[in-house]
Amino acid sequence: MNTYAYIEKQDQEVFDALQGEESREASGLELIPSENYVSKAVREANGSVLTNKYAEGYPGRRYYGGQDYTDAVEQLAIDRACKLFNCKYANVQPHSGAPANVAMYFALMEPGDTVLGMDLSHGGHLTHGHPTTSINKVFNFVRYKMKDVATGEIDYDELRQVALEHKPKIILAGFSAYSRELEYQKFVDIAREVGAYAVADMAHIAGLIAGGVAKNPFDYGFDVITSTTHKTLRGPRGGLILVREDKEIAQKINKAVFPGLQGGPHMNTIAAKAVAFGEALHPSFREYGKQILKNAKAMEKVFLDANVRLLGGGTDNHLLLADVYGSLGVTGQEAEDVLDEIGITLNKNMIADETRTAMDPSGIRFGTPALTTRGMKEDEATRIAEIMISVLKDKGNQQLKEGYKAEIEALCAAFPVPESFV
Ligand code: DSN
Repeated sequence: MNTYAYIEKQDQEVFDALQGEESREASGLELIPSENYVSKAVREANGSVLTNKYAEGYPGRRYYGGQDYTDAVEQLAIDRACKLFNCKYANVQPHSGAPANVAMYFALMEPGDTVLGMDLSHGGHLTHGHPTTSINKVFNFVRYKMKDVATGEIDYDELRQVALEHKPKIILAGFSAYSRELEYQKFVDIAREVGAYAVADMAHIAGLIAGGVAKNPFDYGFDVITSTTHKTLRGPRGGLILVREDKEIAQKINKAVFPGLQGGPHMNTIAAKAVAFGEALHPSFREYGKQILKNAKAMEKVFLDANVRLLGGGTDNHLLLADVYGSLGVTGQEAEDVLDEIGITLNKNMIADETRTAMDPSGIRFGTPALTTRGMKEDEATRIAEIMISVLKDKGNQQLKEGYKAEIEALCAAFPVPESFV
């Protein structure tokens, strides 16, 4: 628990909000698959004096003086990122995943060029060219989908046909609501055939790749990987762009991030990234990755045993997407609300071929990174999934919900959010 002594003295309103969030995170169960708990060391770096410093440029080539320590932390973050993901170049300055993707697009394309990415409704991400985004006005986005929603298999024939027809400059592999491994070799083969860059957005699974429990797109010849650092990777809220080996691409990426898109890098966050990458290089992180998957499999079993349809038929990673409306007659919004009542936080989510709306879709998305950080294992994951199903089947039963709320609170008390992982 943080004390926030200075905030308490000078700003009661912010103090109250911080205390409230501390207690929410401690006493509730976080199942949003893109969220996690960082170590105290990461938070110390994030809250450090480096927030005071302007450092436009890159280590050894800055526009302002006084860069001895900013250079040191940024170089540490770069070196550790390259070691973690087995590549030659890293840009650790993107403020988050969306700017990382925007910078990557501008580095590798000219306005009007085409990107081939996964359809949002089949698991892709807003920044992969959703019509509501600004980049959609600059670049042309075409899409691929799953061939079979029951297995999650991507339609690689369609992907190749669309690539041959539209000649994209970038073929993008990556997702924010998809639970299966991608066949990276097929992406690379098609990219080479049409002369496109193969780019992966590994934001969701970065920690699984770092932990050696998911495939690394670079092992298949991907040119560039973008990511966030705060999901399974368990670092501060931030972005990352990696380049496998091409120096010219790395130079273009650096220029596109600064001065192309951003000004002064957030050096406090970069220091926190360096700390988090150091933690991910520790052998314990591999155990963490393995347990995330085991816990997700445990939850998968409960949902499948209860005949709840899982998109993709199940999971190979940290997340599950359940069609609660089709299977239990409960909408995604209702499910989110009723689970929130008992202390379980997750998010409503559209499912492939959605018939409802984005604000009240058919699905829920949930995952195991945060509960695994708390030290929970298969027994706890199984019990949580059982509670979820039971509440969703009987959502008006107040007494049942009160009992489960107490059980979730007791579970969280038994597995406090850890302060350190190494
Ligand atoms: N909002 C993130 C997620 O939850 O997947 C992606 O940007």
